[in-house]
Amino acid sequence: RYFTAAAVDEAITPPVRINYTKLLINGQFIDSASGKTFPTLDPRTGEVIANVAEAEAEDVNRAVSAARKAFDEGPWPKMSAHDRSKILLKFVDLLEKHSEELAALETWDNGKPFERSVNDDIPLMIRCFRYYAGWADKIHGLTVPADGPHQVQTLHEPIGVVGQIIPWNFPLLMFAWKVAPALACGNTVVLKTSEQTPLSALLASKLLHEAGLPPGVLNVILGYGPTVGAPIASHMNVEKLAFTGSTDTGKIVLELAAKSNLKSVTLELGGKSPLIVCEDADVDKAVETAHSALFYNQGQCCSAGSRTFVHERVYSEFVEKARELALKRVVGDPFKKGVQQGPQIDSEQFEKILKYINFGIKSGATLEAGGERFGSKGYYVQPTVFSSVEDDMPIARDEIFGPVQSISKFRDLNEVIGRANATYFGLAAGVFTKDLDNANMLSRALRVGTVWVNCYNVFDASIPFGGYKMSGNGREKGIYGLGNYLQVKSVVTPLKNPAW
Ligand code: TXE
Repeated sequence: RYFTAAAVDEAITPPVRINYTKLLINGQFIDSASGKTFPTLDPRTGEVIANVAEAEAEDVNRAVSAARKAFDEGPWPKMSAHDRSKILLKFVDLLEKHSEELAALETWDNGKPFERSVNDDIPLMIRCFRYYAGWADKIHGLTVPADGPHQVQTLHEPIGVVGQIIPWNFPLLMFAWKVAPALACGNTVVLKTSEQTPLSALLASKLLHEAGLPPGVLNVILGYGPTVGAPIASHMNVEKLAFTGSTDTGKIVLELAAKSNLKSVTLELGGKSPLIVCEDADVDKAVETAHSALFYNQGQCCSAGSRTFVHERVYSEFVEKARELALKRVVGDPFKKGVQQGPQIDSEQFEKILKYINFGIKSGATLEAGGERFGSKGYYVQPTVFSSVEDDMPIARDEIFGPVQSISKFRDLNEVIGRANATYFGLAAGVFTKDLDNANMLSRALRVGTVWVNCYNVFDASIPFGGYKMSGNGREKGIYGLGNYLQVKSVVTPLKNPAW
């Protein structure tokens, strides 16, 4: 049913070399002030891939100073927007040239199938940079018809030094969602990668400098949350913070921002997204989409469709087909062709998922497939499906962030709307129906930032993304994503001759 466990016990040697392991500050790769390093691990085996420079508060200060200087003195914010755009577009060309190398690093450090890195993560990253490169010279203010003899205009200006903290589930794509709009708007950046996945952002940043980015405009620092992320969030010279990660850490950084200089904060946090399959849905399509909505990226998506609600009339058919799909899912070494599911990111996430599977079994949900680790090495988990899931079970309430699908039954739409909204999260939802009125009604009733109708996880750079409730605040991507990185200045000038 699965690839044999032996298939994961002998990890393939990744087809890529690691050339960058240091902090990138002011255009130079340098050691941390303390000289400390920390290991980044291969999730296929738990073995060390590389030791990378470990930053601390002093390195954050160095990076912020470089970004401050590049903003205050450097050409970047004052450069013509067209020239900024050209550098970003040149970077896009380099990303295309190096896409396999980037994808291999991503897979090695993160564990996601190479076929997905090369066909999803890198093209989406490229699309994001190209999209915002296109915006750079189209950002402008308004002329305002104010009452009185004044000419009034608004200037849209970069904010200044921006701090960005990203997670490990989509290291390069999160780099793109954060860095592309910030740079297009003329800001300078201090970015902290996740301690689990520091490698690919370093190569991408090297290419960005090769494309002509001036030193100090993008600084990349590596290290742990409390020792690097917290000093960024509380830095008096960082004027904006963008964070993606857990809801608990989101609360911490928001508090640090408030207690320091009230920097504005955008947060993209966890989710427990409902996926609703109505009685008139195309069941085969719904089963397949619900499967990928949950299992994509080893279940490590903030938007994962992790509460599948199925109408009672199609419930049994749906459960049987969902079970079959999970049993057919190909788990194995992510560098192998045809593999759909690699290992989870690390032992902590792996243990968390197994704990929740155990909760599911203990609380009386029906285990339809999976339920255990896969193989004996690394952090692989069997694709797992539970049916008869009740709303108050831990597997229906908490973000598991792993390959565990929970299926529940519903009877009518009002009931399912109430149940779908009965959560502190509000990131995304899926709706499967052929009835346009029901699709429209559900889209409006669900309190989430994205509703996918008869599809799921569509992530173009032009589509805004973000959460209601405790899934975060603000929107990234699209035209809305620009607002996170701009100040609006009103300029008022008296008119000598108002008649004209
Ligand atoms: O997240 P953290 P973790 C969820 C998912 C997962 C859980 C824990 O449920 O199981 O979070 O994952 C930095 N000050 N998501 O522990 O800690 C950290 O170094 C400043 C959903 O990996 O939030 C990393 O760079 N920064 C999510 C980033 O925060 C701190 C993606 C995210 O790590 C910090 C990842 C601190 N005190 C996990 N502590 C999504 N929304 O997609 C940590 N960090």
